[in-house]
Amino acid sequence: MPFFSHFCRQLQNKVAAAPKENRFPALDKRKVRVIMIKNENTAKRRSYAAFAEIFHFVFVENHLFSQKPLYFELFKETFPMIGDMKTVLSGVQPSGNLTIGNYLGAIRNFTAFPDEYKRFYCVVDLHAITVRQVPAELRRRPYETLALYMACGLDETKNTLFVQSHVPAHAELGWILDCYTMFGELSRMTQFKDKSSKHSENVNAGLFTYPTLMASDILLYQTDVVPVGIDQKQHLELARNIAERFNQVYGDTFTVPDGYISKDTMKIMSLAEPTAKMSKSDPNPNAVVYILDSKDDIIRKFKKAVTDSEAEVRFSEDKPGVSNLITIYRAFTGKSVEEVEAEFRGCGYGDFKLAVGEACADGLAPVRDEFARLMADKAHLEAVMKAGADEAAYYARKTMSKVRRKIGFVN
Ligand code: ATP
Ligand code: LTN
Repeated sequence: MPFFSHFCRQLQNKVAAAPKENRFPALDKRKVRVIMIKNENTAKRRSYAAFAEIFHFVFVENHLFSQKPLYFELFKETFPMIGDMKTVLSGVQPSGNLTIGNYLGAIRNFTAFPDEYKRFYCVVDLHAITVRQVPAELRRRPYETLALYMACGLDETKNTLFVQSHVPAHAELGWILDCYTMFGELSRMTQFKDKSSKHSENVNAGLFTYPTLMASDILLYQTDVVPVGIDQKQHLELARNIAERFNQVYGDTFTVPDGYISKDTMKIMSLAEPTAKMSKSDPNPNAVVYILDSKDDIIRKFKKAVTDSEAEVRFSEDKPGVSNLITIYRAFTGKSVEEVEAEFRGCGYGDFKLAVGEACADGLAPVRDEFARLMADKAHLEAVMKAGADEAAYYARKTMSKVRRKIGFVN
């Protein structure tokens, strides 16, 4: 079988040449990678099967499963026509308790990507310190955020879940990208303008270069798709521009990422001020529904939500409070705007608000229960963090060595 033995030799050489720490990355035993093999002829399929046996892959129907990322990577390099798995990455700051805006605009969408995607979800603690944080809280929140990711349905054996500061390459690439980003570009970022007016006592350089660190998170993993809320669109466009600029100077280095923004829930509004985004760092707790709020609190907050004086449940730009409640109700019930309007025709806002509160509380109840279960096992969360960071670091190293070589750093 010359086709196979040729690849086999190539692979064995690569395994032998790989740095020792890459050979057997510390991985959760249950962690399994999948490669899908489509429409291949019988000879090639036989080769893959033989390959699978030697390299401890499991070959079932159209799929190759491996527990060793290195072998998985080698396979993709050796059979490039197969290794076209797309990569997804996103992150949430551990800057407060997570809100239904974070849930509906971002985290729930993270779970929408099937196994054919390579998925990285990080807790971006380096970003969080652009605003002053209390150390004890910053120490606790990554566990909570990770547990929430898992409670919302991200299976740690299929997604790479990690903490940004555990992979130093984020900061390293962040610095490099700073040198390929213009002062004028960063000055135009609306989040910078917003946050510097909210924290006028602490307009630090990190707040200004926040978007290049975010570009680094994304580009480090050669990300194809970034699920985020609409407020991150401008940052994402900047990441694309930085990638394109770098690629133009040095040749193809970074994948240029696309956003994934769900139309209906891209911007959940504050309950107190429905023309402003619901934000976890909002000091008014009645403006924000947290994922972990109790049912009573959720219902109470929706009862107090600002609406208008019309008493008509109708989705319209000039009714931001009611429209926001319709959006939230739809997100938890799966109903269309027309269905919601019909359901509450002739009702007062009181009934409507109660129904929204109940739908939201009931929708979040399983997440709350699962969160409590996960938080009770801190050792498991630590193991997930560690395995996630090891795996992320493996991919980050690959991009970093490419970047360093292209720029001309001495290795
Ligand atoms: P902060 O208040 O600390 O700035 P935040 O609540 O805006 O935080 P981030 O950690 O910055 O949350 O955002 C995490 C993800 O959640 C991002 O993808 C962001 O677009 C999304 N997101 C945040 N708030 C909302 C919202 N109100 N509606 C939809 N998506 C949101
Ligand atoms: N800036 C984002 C959080 C974030 C992020 C990322 C999102 C940091 N790095 C990479 C997607 C991809 C925010 O929501 N404020």
